[in-house]
Amino acid sequence: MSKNALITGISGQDGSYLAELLLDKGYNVYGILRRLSSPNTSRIDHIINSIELIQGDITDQSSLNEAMRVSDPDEVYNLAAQSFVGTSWNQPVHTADVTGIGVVRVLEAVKHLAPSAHMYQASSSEMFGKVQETPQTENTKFYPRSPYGFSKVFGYWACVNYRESYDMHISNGILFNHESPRRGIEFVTRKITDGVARIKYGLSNELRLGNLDARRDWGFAGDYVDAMWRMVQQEKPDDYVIATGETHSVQELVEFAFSRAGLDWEKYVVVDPKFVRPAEVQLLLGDATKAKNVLGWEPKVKFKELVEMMVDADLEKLKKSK
Ligand code: NDP
Ligand code: GDR
Repeated sequence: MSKNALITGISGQDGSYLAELLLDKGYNVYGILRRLSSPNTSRIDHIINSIELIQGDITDQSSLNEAMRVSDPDEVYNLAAQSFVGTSWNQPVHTADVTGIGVVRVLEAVKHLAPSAHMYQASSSEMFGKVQETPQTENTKFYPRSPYGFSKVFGYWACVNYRESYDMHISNGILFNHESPRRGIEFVTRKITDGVARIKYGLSNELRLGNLDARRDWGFAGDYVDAMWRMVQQEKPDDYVIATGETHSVQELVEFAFSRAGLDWEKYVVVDPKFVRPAEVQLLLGDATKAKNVLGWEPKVKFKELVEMMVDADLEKLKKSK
């Protein structure tokens, strides 16, 4: 018999890739979609007839409870979040409510209405924040540097606590940055690849960025949703770092993306203090050895291939729209 999976955040980057993966595996896929004044289904329009969308919001307990009743899930993937670190300083209370307390609301709904379901929590390398050690592992101390980061730490510990208090099957994936052509436009990778395409087609003549020295461990979202699924299939719940084990600076990303389109980045990139954050996470580099050994997971797409994929997709998109 097919399993039922419920995804919060199904309209986001990861939600869309995860829904595709679960459909391929024969799951009945349910997703929680919030009401907005403009359509927010562009990433899932191509599979919309194969999934069941339930209107709800992670700040609304009754809608989460109803989603559990309707979907009767074997697996719950909690991906919903205010996920943009920059915005978390402008909307700290909202971020804490959605990204932090939202996790507790999902845990409560699972505990009461789907207690035997296996649950995945989208935890983040932003929890490591200020560098304590590199590479970062499951045992590295957290030191969050933003309202987003401290909200994710809260969510992480809420999951550990419910796992230990109620013997629930809950796993935290501590995922490092992962990107794709479906990445939101404000995140630095997509901002750069979209900017490159605009400059290439004469729609823009500059790209304004913040800290070019920050370093990240960037992987491909399609690979990372497979790791989520693998965690949920384990006999025992646990927490895993998911990363490529490579780190690159924003500047390296800029250089590589511009050169992919045959452009000289120095003619176009302007550093704008507006995009520099009040507190920065300067260096992220993950060690996913545990995921490799226990889950049999390894990233397939590495940095250069990822940037090429994203630049090419943005060039193609603009070419079509022209
Ligand atoms: P996105 O920002 O692309 O997607 C976030 C999703 O959450 C969207 O579907 C959004 O809906 C939904 N959402 C936001 N607020 C609410 C709300 N109040 N109620 C219900 N749904 C809501 O993020 P990603 O797909 O990149 O990330 C998925 C998860 O993984 C997030 O929790 C993120 O914090 C975490 N994460 C991401 C990493 C990455 O590098 N991508 C790394 C580590 C963790 P809408 O479309 O309506 O806005
Ligand atoms: P991050 O991703 O904060 O790591 O969070 P983002 O792409 O926003 O920033 C990465 C780094 O680039 C620097 N940077 C800029 N960032 C943006 N957005 N815009 C700019 O103009 C710019 N210039 C330099 C940033 O300062 C930062 O150091 C992402 C999100 O997906 C989180 O939800 C997730 O948990 C973490 O990755 C892991």
